[in-house]
Amino acid sequence: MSWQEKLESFKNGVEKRNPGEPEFHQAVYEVGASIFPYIEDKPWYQEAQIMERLAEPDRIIIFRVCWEDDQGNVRVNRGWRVQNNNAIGPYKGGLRFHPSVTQSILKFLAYEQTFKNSLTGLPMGGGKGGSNFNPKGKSNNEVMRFCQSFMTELDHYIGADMDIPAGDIGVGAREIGYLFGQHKRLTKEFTGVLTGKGMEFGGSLIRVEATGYGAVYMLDSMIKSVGSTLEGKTICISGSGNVATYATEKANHLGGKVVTLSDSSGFIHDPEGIDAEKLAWVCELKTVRRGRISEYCDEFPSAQYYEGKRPWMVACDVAIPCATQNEISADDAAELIKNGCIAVSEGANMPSEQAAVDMFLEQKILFAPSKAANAGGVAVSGLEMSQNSARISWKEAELQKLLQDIMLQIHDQCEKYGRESDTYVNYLKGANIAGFIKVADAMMAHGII
Ligand code: NDP
Ligand code: 2IT
Repeated sequence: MSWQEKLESFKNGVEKRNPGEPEFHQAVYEVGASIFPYIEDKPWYQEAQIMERLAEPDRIIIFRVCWEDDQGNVRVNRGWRVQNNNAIGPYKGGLRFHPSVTQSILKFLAYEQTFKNSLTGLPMGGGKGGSNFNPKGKSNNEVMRFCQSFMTELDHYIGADMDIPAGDIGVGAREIGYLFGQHKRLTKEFTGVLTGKGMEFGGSLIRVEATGYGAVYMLDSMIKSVGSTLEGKTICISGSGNVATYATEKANHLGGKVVTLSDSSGFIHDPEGIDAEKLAWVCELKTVRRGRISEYCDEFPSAQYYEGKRPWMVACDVAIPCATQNEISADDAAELIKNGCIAVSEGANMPSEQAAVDMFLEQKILFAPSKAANAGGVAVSGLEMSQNSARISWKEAELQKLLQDIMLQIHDQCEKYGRESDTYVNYLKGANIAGFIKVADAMMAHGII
């Protein structure tokens, strides 16, 4: 069988075993398309069924989460933890609280996390979890009661050397605080069982900035590798949460001009640029007042709001999607390419549909896939774990340097395994292969388990 036939048969098997899980199929296929040709002349990986084993999570824990709202009504949600693979370290990955959460989404995220964590060079396996709970419009007390109920069940399956959750969409400092509080209450222990903690109780400096900064460092390295810089580049960013905010800050810092931000209702276009002052306002809007991005236009009249639209219709040199999966369709990709976009750095997880990825690769756009571009967040989570184990706190300058070094190392690994010619690097292929090798070799060493 040719590698194409093997890939097709693998894909069919995954689809058959995981019906109705399109996001999971998409992620597994995207990795498979890089790995099957790579292992063509490496029969030991094929004989050990490494790809098949990686696509079968170690376990999935599903549980009911009951809580009481402020009116005294009983509410029921579903919670999950997907422990994908712990070949190179304890399961590690965020928790997502969003009404759109399904098992398919958490399985794709846990699968991707396995390769991403490997790329960081730190000893972390892959996991992800979350709930279909919608924190929007809930009071702090309701969020607290939900988090306490969620952790009461999740607590059986996590531990500082077993599985270390963190934040993701809808889970930020507030939620991590409540989750940590409940874990501490249940176990009577104070351990680094979650990352993204507050600075008062074991958190790490720059964790909050790390994902957005890292995505821009990756972008900067790619652009420099073709002899250019971010100076003066027009940048479209989606989202207005943690990753989008700090990607905007770093992009401005490196001389770029960010002109869009969005949320699930629409996007704003500010042709004058979203500078530090405007960004501080957005940060307050999203983390304190928990308002909508449309309010930006009331505050800053230079901007226009587009209800129900995505920012990719705005002409830009660079796009940094920082909201959610599949937020760049093939049509969006065509629009970006038509408008002269030269680079895409994926701050969100799998924000480009497969057809959009194919177009970026075909057009030889500088394309940093999420598992490489957004690995800075989990990398600093890994550094938070190290600090917790050693009971020390590193200074900001040290952490900044470590984050930059890790992102550079990821860029270089992508180049090493993804270079296709003197002038072109396929970063997607590079990231998949580099991430795969370490996990696969560890699995081989552990035997058939
Ligand atoms: P936040 O909850 O802080 O922000 C999410 C942003 O994305 C909000 O603006 C939200 O808008 C928007 N959004 C969420 N869902 C949708 C949707 N279905 N359609 C359109 N917009 C949507 O999350 P983060 O910034 O932490 O996460 C953003 C992305 O980055 C996710 O893909 C996440 O997996 C990824 N990521 C996060 C890391 C981290 O360290 N936090 C690390 C690596 C990746 P609204 O408020 O309207 O919902
Ligand atoms: O997708 C991700 O890498 C995250 N949400 C961060 C995970 C973590 O453990 O910090």
